[in-house]
This record gives sequence, structure tokens and C-alpha cells, in this order.
Amino acid sequence: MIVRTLEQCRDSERRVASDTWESVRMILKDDNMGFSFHITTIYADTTTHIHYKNHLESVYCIQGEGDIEIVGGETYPIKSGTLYVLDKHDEHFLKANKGKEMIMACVFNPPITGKETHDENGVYPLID
Ligand code: 9YT
Repeated sequence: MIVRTLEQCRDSERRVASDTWESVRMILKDDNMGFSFHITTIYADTTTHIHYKNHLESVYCIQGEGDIEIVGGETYPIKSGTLYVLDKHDEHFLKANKGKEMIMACVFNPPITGKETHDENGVYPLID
């Protein structure tokens, strides 16, 4: 059994940050769950280009407001209670509105190891 708090994870190497977001990886590959689980904050008034070519991801918005624009496709509003599922490795722009940072619970399959960083195309490599 594993029990962790967000606070404990935030005060460890599980917290990573960029210019537009920070993320606390509460479950990683080495926990052997078959998925990773992240609490990600998208900073207010920012846009992030993301393309998880090697991972499937579900994202549930706990707090905040913004939208997700699928490259070459639709734009969907996001608010507290919205789930979006990147079931086709959809390339997207994730935007948090002014004054409305978004707090998201994210699940990845396969799990993130913790060593990935977004490359210049917003892609995470697959690490074995
Ligand atoms: C919102 C979103 O895609 N979160 C993904 C996880 C985050 N980028 C991380 O932990 O690296």
C-alpha cells in the first residue's frame, strides 16, 4: 500500500516546473501501477503546446478555466469538472484564462518515469 500527500510530493523531486506549468507526479512508473498520476497546475494566462506521441492521457480539471485547442481540430472549453481524454495522442494547445490558473488531475499510460522533459515539439520521449 502506498500513501502520500500532495504536500510531501511537492517538497520532493516529484515536483517539476516550466514557464507555463508545474506538476507534482504523485505516482510514477517505479510504483508499478501501470499508470502515472499527476497534479498539474497550468499558470493563468498561459498557453502550452503539448503532444504526447508516446502516451495516452486523461485530464480532469479540478479548478480554473481555459480551453484546449486540438491542432487542426476543435477548441473545447475547460472548467472545473471537465475531463478531456487524449485517446488519439492529440497534439494540442492548453490555455488557462486570465486570472484562472487550472489545477488538473492527470493519468498517463504508459506511466511517466519522472525523467522526461517536454522536447521542443511538446513531446515526452518513451523511457524504458
Ligand atoms: C495537463 C497535462 O498534460 N499534464 C501532464 C503532466 C505534466 N505535464 C507533467 O507532469 O509533466
